[in-house]
Amino acid sequence: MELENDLRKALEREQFVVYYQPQININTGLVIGVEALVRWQHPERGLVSPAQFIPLAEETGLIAQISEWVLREACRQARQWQVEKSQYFKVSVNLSSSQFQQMDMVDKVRRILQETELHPQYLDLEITESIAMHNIDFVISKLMQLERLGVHISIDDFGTGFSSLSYLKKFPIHTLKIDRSFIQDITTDPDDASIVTAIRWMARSLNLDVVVEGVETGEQLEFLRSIDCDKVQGFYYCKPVPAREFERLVTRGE
Ligand code: G
Ligand code: G
Ligand code: MN
Ligand code: NA
Repeated sequence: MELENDLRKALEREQFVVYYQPQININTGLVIGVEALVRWQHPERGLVSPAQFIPLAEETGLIAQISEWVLREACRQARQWQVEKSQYFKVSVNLSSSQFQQMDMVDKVRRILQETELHPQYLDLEITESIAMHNIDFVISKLMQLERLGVHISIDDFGTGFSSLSYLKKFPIHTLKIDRSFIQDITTDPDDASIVTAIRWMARSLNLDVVVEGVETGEQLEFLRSIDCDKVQGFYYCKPVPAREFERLVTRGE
């Protein structure tokens, strides 16, 4: 209850902050994208994870405003990096289920892109399989509108959704983000290694890009290299960090 009341005030009190985690091309070492991950800077509790407050925000209906703020802030920041630092990469924003169900979701995205002057090709929207599988015709029509807008679509936590794979050819999506649960034991569990290898080859033949999440060790990276997975995100390179810290990392990497 208390947390719920605090959450209501968090937006006006400017307590949300977006952290950024780079996606790296392991062949070039270059940053090819960045995922925006919201945190709540609670005055007493410190940094609260979205895993804790997103469900609460969904229940209380606050999710729409919070998500809109995150989307605007991520687009604004990505555009600022372009203008001030000549750094061009996609920014990935997670869409919550209720955000995706909003009738005016596509208009909101269009408006925020115009406001922030970010070209649509630099925005990647991440949806989970469970969002994708709910009300499929509605989802397809929304995704097609986003595609016409020029926005990039990724399936997040790929492989965990227990869903039909037929959507992969029906939906206008670009990237599969392989869930980190498959990576954790990839060097010791032959099943995980097989699953990731199979996803990689399936994606290739469907013309989909793959980003591997949750890469933490050099051994995992070597395995991924051996199966030709070259786009990764994970603690091995960098945990999610505030914008200023991200800027230092990118500059150092050049
Ligand atoms: O960053 P962290 O590992 O704490 O994120 C936990 C979960 O919260 C992840 O599943 C992530 O996708 C989700 N998450 C992070 N930021 C956002 C956001 O802005 N919107 C939504 N809907 N989910 C987010
Ligand atoms: O559900 P989603 O994929 O959006 O969640 C992204 C979250 O995963 C990030 O918020 C981040 O905190 C977490 N994450 C990113 N890289 C790693 C990693 O290498 N290991 C672990 N355990 N978590 C990670
Ligand atoms: Mn994500
Ligand atoms: Na994920």
